[in-house]
Amino acid sequence: MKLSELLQFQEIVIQCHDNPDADAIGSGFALYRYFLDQGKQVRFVYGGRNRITKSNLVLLVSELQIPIEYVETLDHAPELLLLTDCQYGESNVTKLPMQTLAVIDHHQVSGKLPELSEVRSNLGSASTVVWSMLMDVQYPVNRHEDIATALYYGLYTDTNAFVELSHPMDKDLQETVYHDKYLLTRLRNSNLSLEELQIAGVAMLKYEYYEKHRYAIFKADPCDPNILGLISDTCLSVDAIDACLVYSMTPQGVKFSTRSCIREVRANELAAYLAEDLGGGGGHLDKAGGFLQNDLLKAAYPNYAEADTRHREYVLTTILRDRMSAYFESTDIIIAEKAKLDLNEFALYEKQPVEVGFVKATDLVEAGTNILVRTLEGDINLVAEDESYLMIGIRGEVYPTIKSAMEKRYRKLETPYHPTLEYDPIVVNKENGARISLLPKAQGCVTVGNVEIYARELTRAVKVFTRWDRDNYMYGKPGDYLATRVDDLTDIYVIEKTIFQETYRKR
Ligand SMILES: [Mn+2]
Repeated sequence: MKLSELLQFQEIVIQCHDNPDADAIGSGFALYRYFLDQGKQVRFVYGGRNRITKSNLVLLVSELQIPIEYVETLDHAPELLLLTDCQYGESNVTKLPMQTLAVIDHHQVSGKLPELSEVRSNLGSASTVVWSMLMDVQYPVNRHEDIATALYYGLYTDTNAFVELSHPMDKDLQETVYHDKYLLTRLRNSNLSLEELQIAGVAMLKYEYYEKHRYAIFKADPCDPNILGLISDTCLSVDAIDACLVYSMTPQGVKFSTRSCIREVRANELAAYLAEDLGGGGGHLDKAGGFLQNDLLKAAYPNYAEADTRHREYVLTTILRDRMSAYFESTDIIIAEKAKLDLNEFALYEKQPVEVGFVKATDLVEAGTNILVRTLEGDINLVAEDESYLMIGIRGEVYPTIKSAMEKRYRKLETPYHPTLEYDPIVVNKENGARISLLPKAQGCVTVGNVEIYARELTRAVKVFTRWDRDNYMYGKPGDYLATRVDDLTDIYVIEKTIFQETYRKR
């Protein structure tokens, strides 16, 4: 959905979830101002039992003069009701009358979405969704410091101070939005109440510790999600704890943080594992977090749905305990140099010719420039040399190579290369900050020669430490493929399921 599609409506009510947080307020405020600038009649409202009282939110609303109103209902159905940071029918969204409904959100889809909707579940905040939609309609966010600050703070609070953020678009917002630094400092320093400090203390008094895998689980009473980060950072510094999970229940679901300080466990992967089918999780290798949605928990675990509020906490503890133990117990670790594969379990496959794209680095920046390449998979830092080429794969992944290697393995096509991607990779010139999109300059090429591999479908998760990188592993889920080259059996790696199915054929 494009924001311009909503300009057909004259009367627009923007609504965020009950008990609004900074992300709900920030994303709603930016939408409010956009529609106001387009000459619409706009209101920004929230409902529920409680009014905004948290000190940082009160400060945010008063300093940026955010016209958010508390309502019990509306006296008539507006032409458009636009929800942000939530979806219609959720338990924390007061039902308001409307003629047409639209939804903007970053949570997992929890019910049927209206035709007018933009839900990007991989993004760290609704503020990021709104920001990217404003960019799409060329709205000059950076000319309005109040809007920019509100969006920046929305992402900041929803990703535990940017620590639990992973999507490239979130990083783009973080780096490019001009925000009020002084206000940010004040907001940061009025975030926690004395009660919440106490919650952190109480949470640390009790823990579940698993000696075999050296991880611990802590539960905190309902509190600001930032408290979870504080608890988990502190607990990870304990000598006997290599990884930890800290969680707390909120009216909407369960917020959690994960931490790890060992190479065998990635905090972001653990977070994604815990949240699979229940919400979302991600972040960095060492620090990450996530959210489990009540509606999805109830759908997946009938005993959770049936339990009363007190018992529900107990059921939740069991669910998380089981998922943690499954993560640690059900994964095989393969160290490529030492592994002895039983080739009877493998079949022979041949790589199909695939079209990928390439860009000559010096078509983007001058030779010798330090650049950062941003893709959905992460950032890569490199120097653009005369002979450097950037290859762009079918998922938008970018890998650097040099001219001679490129020409040996690929045949250039005369066509441009422009796949539809969730995130279009960019190059940031680190010397002047310029951000350059790769795809407009990309040309297609196709692989030549045949590559043969042995591969087998995984029935258990694996972590493969390849010969090329001793510190980082490749993670394979059941359904993905474990592969090794026919001409080099120590070159063991993982190929993601859909990529495998698209690029390999059985011999
Ligand atoms: Mn949010």
